[in-house]
Amino acid sequence: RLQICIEGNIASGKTTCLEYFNKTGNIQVFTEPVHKWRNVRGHNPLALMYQDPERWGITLQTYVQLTMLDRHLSSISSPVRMMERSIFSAKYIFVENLFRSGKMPEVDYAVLSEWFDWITTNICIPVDLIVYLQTSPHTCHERLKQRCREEEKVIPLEYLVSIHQLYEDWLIKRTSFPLPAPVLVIPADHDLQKMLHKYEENREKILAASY
Ligand code: DCP
Repeated sequence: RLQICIEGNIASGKTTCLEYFNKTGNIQVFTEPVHKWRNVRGHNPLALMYQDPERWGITLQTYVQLTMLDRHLSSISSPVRMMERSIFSAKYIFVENLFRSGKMPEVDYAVLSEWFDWITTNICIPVDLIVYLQTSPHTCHERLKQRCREEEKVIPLEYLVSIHQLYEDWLIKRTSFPLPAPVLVIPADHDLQKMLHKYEENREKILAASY
C-alpha cells in the first residue's frame, strides 16, 4: 500500500490537491482533521492557540499529534492513500515554530518532543512520498485573506514566512530534520486552473511511487 502525504504552508492549496486526486481513481483521501481541532468536546483549541499561543500551544499540538497518528494508522481498502500533512510536519514545522519564536515554554516543547520520540520509535508510520506544494508566503497570505476562516484572521505575513522557512529547511535544503520519505516538489503559486493542470501532469509520477 502506498502512503502519500501532501505538505505545504497554510493555504498552500493542499485541500484542492486532495480533492483532485479524490475524484480521479482508486485513491483514498484524508483531509486534515481541522474540524476536530476546532471542536473537541465543545472546545476550540485552534482558536485558543491563535489567541494565546504561550498558554494553549501545547494543548492544540498534543491534540494535533493524536489526530495525525490516528490518520496515519487508520486502515483502508484502496491501494493508495493520501493525507494532508503528517505527524512529522506537525512536530518539525508547527511545534518547532512555536518554540523557536519564543511562544512555547521549554517544558512544553520537551514534553511534546518526548511524546513524538516515543511514538516514532515504537510505532511504524510508513510514508512513501511527500508531495510539497511550494508557495511564496505572500501567495498564502493573499489566499488566507480571501478564505476568511475566523480563527486565522490574526495570522500575520511573518507567521507564514516562518512556516515557509521551516518547510524549506526540512524539505529543500534538508538541513533540519530527517526526511521520512522522498520529496516531490510542485510549485503552487498558480491559479486554480493551472494547479489542476499541474496535478494532472504529476499524476503518473506520484502514483508510480507505489510500484
Ligand atoms: N495548524 C497548526 N498546527 C498544526 C497544523 C495546523 O496550528 N500542527 C493550523 C494552521 C491553520 C489550520 O491549523 O490555521 C489549518 O491547517 P492547514 O494550513 O493545514 O489547512 P488549510 O486548510 O490551510 O490547508 P490548505 O489551504 O492548503 O488546503
